[in-house]
Amino acid sequence: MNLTRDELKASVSAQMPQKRWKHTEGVMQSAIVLAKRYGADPVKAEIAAILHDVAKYWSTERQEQVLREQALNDELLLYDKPLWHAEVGAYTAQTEYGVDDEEILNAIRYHTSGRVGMTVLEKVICLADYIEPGRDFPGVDHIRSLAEHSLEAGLVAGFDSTIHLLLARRQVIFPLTVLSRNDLVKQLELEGEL
Ligand code: DGI
Ligand code: FE
Ligand code: FE
Repeated sequence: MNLTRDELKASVSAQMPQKRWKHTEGVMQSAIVLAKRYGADPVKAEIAAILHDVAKYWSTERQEQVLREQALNDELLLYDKPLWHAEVGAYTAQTEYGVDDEEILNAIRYHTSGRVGMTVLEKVICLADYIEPGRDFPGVDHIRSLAEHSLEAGLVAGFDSTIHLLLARRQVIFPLTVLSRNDLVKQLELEGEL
């Protein structure tokens, strides 16, 4: 990474509407708090947060081109487009912004679906994305209160709300979303939190 933090923010914010940049600033804020609370690196959390939605407003064609040309997880092309920006964002963080830290890249890559065996940093970014101060959806305050004492409990509630929404809209559920949710439920059972 050869940009200063301010240069990175300016470059990323230029690629999205102002509202989405506000969301990103909220994710930065929440991610730093969660990182400190749960023992992830707050500097890595901040960088992952800044970049997590970098490709969200790229055209579908541009996102598709990256997924095809780079032979990146092209299984994603079989699933809904709103899932694509996470993988494309990780690729962009690495190639355009010189991020070489796998932990940061995976936090971006898995911020939408999660995955089985999420690292603490991955959990922090995924949960921050649900609870940042600008988020306003039914149940968000419950997820915020769970996030006070358990990353996993907050995330299960977050994934449950996403899955509920997808079911209500009769949309396809990306299998990894379900696998991530189940893995987190198992972690909670092991912790005796259910
Ligand atoms: O990019 P954000 O809006 O900040 O949040 P996100 O990256 O968590 O989610 C982006 C979108 O992806 C959101 O509209 C819900 C959708 N999504 C998440 N998981 C799944 C999904 N869509 C489908 N079809 N299947 C999923 O499993
Ligand atoms: Fe996203
Ligand atoms: Fe986001």
